[in-house]
Amino acid sequence: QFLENLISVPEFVEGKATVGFINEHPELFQFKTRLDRGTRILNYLADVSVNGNPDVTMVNPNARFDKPIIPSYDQNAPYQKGTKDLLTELGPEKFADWLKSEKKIHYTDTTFRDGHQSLLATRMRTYDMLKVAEAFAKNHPQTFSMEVWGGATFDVCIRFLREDPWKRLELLRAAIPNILLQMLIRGCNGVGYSAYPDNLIESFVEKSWEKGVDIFRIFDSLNWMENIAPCIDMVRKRTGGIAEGALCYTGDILDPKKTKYTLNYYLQLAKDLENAGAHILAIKDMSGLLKPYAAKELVTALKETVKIPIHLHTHDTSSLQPATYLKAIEAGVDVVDCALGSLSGLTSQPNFNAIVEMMRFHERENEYDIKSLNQHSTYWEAVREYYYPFESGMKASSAEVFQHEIPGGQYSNLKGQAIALGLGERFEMIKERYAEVNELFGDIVKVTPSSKVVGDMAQFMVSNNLTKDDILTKGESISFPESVMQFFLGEIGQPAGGFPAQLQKIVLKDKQPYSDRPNKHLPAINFDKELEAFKNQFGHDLQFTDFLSYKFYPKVFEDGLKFWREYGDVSTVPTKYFLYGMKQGEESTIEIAPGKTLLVRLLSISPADENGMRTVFFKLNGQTRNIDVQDKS
Ligand code: BTN
Ligand code: 3PY
Ligand code: ZN
Repeated sequence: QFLENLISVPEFVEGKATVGFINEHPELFQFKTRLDRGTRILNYLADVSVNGNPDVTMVNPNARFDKPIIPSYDQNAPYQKGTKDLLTELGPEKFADWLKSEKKIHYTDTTFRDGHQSLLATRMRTYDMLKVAEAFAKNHPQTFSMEVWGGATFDVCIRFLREDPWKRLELLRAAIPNILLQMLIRGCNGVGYSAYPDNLIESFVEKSWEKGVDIFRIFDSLNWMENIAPCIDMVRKRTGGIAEGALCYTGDILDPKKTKYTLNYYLQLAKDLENAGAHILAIKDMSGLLKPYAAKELVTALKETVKIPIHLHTHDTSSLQPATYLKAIEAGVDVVDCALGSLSGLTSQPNFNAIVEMMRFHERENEYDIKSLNQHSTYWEAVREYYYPFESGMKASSAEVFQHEIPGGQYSNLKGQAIALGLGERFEMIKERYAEVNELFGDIVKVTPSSKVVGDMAQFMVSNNLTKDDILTKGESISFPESVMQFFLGEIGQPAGGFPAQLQKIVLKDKQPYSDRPNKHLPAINFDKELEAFKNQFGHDLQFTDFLSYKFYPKVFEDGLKFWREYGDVSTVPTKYFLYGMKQGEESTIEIAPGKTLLVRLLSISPADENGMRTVFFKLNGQTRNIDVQDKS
């Protein structure tokens, strides 16, 4: 093993090892017993069968777990040419011109990203996506794009699903070679929640493109151009992809009493995004506040203001948003975001299947194979059962969103957090406080990460029985949540109209805030040096993409790596067993490598011995295997 470790260090192999070599490479002495993949997967199955998945805190007693039916498609047919081919042919500028010249309405399918982020706390596994990715790409090649990456998926992949987000991207790219793949990126905050060195984001953007992202939807949680423009630049310089600059929509442009986020505010922002080099303009209505008649006015005015095509995103929290799409389409919007039927509605996007039906026989119709689209929805309906523990409990749409303005992607998370903090029964009050905090903060744009700041503050007020008045009168003696401090320090950027000065002083006490880009104060990453140190610390089998994951989420990555070392790649374990473990007599096939399949049957689980150990008996490809597990109950 020592020799094996030794030859995994390039310095040694290249004959560059010097006297200090051994001391500089403590990992040479880490003799992990390298278990084969089959054994590691069995270790996982044994553990989850005895102790459960720590991320699953409740099990639906009525779960049916019907086998999801894969939509029919011709496996042998080649992929028809789609937007990806067109981008390759035209390049981003001409591609945008093409889009603008199209008469028919185009669709982005958000099922693989925002759909499940908004309904199922981002827990959808690659396994379930891959089962239908090829079918979708072959049956619906006219789809403008599929949003499959970014936002919260990056973090959740590693933290809870124990998957490598980069591998997800690669696999989806391979399964969907013809349709543009889209990601959501938080400007120079990348897929994280705070500021990072610019050269990290640059490198991240470049790698994302290499691995399969074509469209970068770039936003800032405060609509702060200084955080968006550099990221647009990075996409333009380092990739052949499309920079989609997003304006986040909040408030109501039709309300004459609201004077902060007016039509003119959005028109100016749109011009700024176009001038910064955006190929496409996105209207990102993260909370579903853009009402139909406001959409008509906004889209009409934007069409007269910018030359680039317009892509509309919303959340159907109130159930009003299909009407918004209709008005926007009539006003000339180019693309709308939809999620497949069974993962649509509520805090997710409007229903793809229904919007296609709405547009049937309209002059802007984009014809779809609705039978297949419905089969895809049926597939996801069955899959959704498996993810029941991550449902928000919201049963109907709610017009309350026009008061609290909570983004769709945050709603289910916030509810979960409230329950975890023992505030589940006071969720109504949290929503009220959320609106009050927004006012206190000067009416800010609320979307990750600014929405998290407002959410944290609202929960803080509820758990400490604080009112708005208390904050303003007794704030000096209050120590505020970490994220609220960071917000007022300017670490996530500058809000339109600046910070409310009095509250800023109350929160920061004697700390001095930034007024420029926080990224500017961070030293650039020395990639050669840091990558080397990273590999020395964590293993020379790791990749550059692992390093990037680590830079965004050091602790999450470390925990993930520990898990992977112990259990290997569990992304191919069927979701039912990944989440709930196996019961006696259950059998599963698990593809651990292309063409290499394990047939696993759980025979029995012994009672715990005096040390709390249980033995799980499996049959693995015909051979009996026992795994000892500590029962943690
Ligand atoms: C192992 O010891 O086999 C696991 C190696 C880790 C491989 C890296 S860790 C992050 C990423 N996730 C994967 O599934 N592979 C890489
Ligand atoms: C995210 O940043 O994760 C979002 O979905 C924002 O809407
Ligand atoms: Zn969204």
